Amino acid sequence: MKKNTTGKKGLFKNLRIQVLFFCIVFANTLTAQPGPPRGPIVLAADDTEAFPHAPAGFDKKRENIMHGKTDSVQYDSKIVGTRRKLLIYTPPGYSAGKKYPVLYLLHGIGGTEREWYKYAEPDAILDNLYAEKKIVPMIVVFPNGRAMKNDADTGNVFSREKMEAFANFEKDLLNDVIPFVEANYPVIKDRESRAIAGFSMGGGQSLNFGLGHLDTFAWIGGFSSAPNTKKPDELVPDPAGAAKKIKLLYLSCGDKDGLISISQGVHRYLKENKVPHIWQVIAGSHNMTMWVNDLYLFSQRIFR
Ligand code: FER
Repeated sequence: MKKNTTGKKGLFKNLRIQVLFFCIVFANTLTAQPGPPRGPIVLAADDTEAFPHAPAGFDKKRENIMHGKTDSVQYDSKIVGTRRKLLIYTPPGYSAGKKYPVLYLLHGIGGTEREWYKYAEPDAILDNLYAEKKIVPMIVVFPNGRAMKNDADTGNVFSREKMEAFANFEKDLLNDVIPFVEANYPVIKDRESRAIAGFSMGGGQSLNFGLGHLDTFAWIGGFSSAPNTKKPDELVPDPAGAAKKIKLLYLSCGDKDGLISISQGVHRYLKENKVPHIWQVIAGSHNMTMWVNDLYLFSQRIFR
């Protein structure tokens, strides 16, 4: 017999499902922030380019030069309780007999440790700079900044759990990633030999963790930083003390990026409080075209 779905009971059941669905959607709007904040982009007179754009071909593989190598490795994360992945770039001419500084380079909300390589060739940018003697030989570590058991870039990447995992990565980075890198690679273990940078969520992480741990990092870059960025006076509560410790603080954003007010807020606070930094606003929105240029500009200025 055909089940009666239009009867009172069926209708009530449908209503219950609808209410449940509404609650999930509503809870999600409270806990997650889907999409960049809308709000007008208001540019100020000093929201300009600090450096010219990288020359054509800066991010394309060249055949006639030496190349670095990128490996996928795993480390034990005590914080997460799993073995987690990292990509590690070692520079051209890499030798275990030398000692290198390390750049920790972070990804955005929709990616993993592979995101830089998915949309660009960061190794080509670094190899080309190295061939032109414009960069200090360095190891570059690409961690997965979503510190949770399932750290894949699938499902609702804006969920509260995943947002918290991006914040939780602070502990994983300091307690697990850095000690792993320093135990297994020939690296210099001081603050002036550690840099942290990233784009969007990774930009927010770099500012939060870098400025929050100036005894660990001296070179910090936030590219198109996302709303996970702490408020300026929380990021830099002691401007004079921070100014003494920071070797480079690089902030950038596209002039058509809906997230620019976050970076503008940090820049203005730093300017008012006399914390030296680079403020780089370039034509463009929120995408890898911006971040490869940032990597080109930032990597040349660190460890010097
Ligand atoms: C948001 C908009 C964008 C947000 C995060 C992002 C935390 C991150 C974007 C990215 O990493 O590309 O409202 O909230």
